[in-house]
Amino acid sequence: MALILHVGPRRAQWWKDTMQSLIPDLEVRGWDDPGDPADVEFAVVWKHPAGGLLRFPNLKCIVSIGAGVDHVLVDPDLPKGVPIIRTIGDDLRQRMREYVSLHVLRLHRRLPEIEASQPKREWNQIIEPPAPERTVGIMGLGFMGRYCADALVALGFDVLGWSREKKDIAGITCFGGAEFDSFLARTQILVCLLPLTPETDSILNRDLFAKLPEGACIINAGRGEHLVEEDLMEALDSGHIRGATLDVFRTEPLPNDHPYWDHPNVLVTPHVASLIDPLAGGKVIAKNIQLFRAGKPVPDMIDPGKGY
Ligand code: NDP
Ligand code: OXD
Repeated sequence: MALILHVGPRRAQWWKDTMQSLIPDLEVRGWDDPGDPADVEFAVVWKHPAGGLLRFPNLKCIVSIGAGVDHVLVDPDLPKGVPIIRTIGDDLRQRMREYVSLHVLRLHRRLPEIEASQPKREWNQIIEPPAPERTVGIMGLGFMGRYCADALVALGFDVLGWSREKKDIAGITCFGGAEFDSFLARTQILVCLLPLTPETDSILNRDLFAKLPEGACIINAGRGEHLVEEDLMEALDSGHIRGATLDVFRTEPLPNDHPYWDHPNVLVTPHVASLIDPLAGGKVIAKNIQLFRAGKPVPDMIDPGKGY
């Protein structure tokens, strides 16, 4: 029995060795060296080539190396009926909580302007309202969003959350799918932690920006496809959007000539908000595969109908 692995070249060997040590009774094989395809029962993948999983006639389960499964579902030639498990865990949500807290605070306390003043030796004292007078709106109150929302509440922010099904969470003002406009109207710092689905594709667009208060900021740690890039540039250049922190992009790595790199009000981070660590992530994957093989319920299995 074998497990096929598709992961970017930089950490492929690390992943292979780690997975092999965590699941010694499955042979872990690299994507380009699959051996007899009939042996392969598990595929552990990040952005695999479309149609590539059809090579394995006995595939029992696909595991996404990551919380998002859009990179799996985008394949029009996925083997039919094979369940998909995502990878989440304490390590991943802790990293996301650090990232979101850091960048909300950075924008809240106007650190970009203070940093820009330093080379000019300007004593730029900016008085901002304290966190309880700043609203942070989180799009997506799932595994990541909920944890980040709680951290922002603990920092004192006035936290709002929007999800498909309206939630009831102490300390957070929650909005359901149809209440999107009311959520946006009150949000000064918007954090996108949505999954990418047909409903959320290009959701961060001109119409949405116009519904935010003047001077609002955007943090996108969901997916690059959530954001309409030209619309953000327009909203930044008009000043309606004060700043943007972007971790995910339509093309990754972000092309060298992309205008974001030089934009004074954009911070580019290289998809590191919650970068999966092969050891911590591998342990979660191994545990899920173990549950699956034992015929037990796997809580991290996704609902293909919902797409997340
Ligand atoms: P979950 O599946 O746990 O949660 C998704 C949330 O989004 C849910 O609250 C869901 O609502 C809400 N949602 C989905 N569709 C809609 C919609 N159409 N309208 C309103 N709300 C919607 O996902 P996670 O929290 O684990 O992860 C979210 C995303 O974060 C991932 O899919 C991935 O794209 C991104 N991510 C990015 C990382 C990075 O390093 N940049 C790392 C990890 C994840 P409901 O609760 O009602 O179902
Ligand atoms: C994920 C990611 O989905 O890293 O986990 O983007």
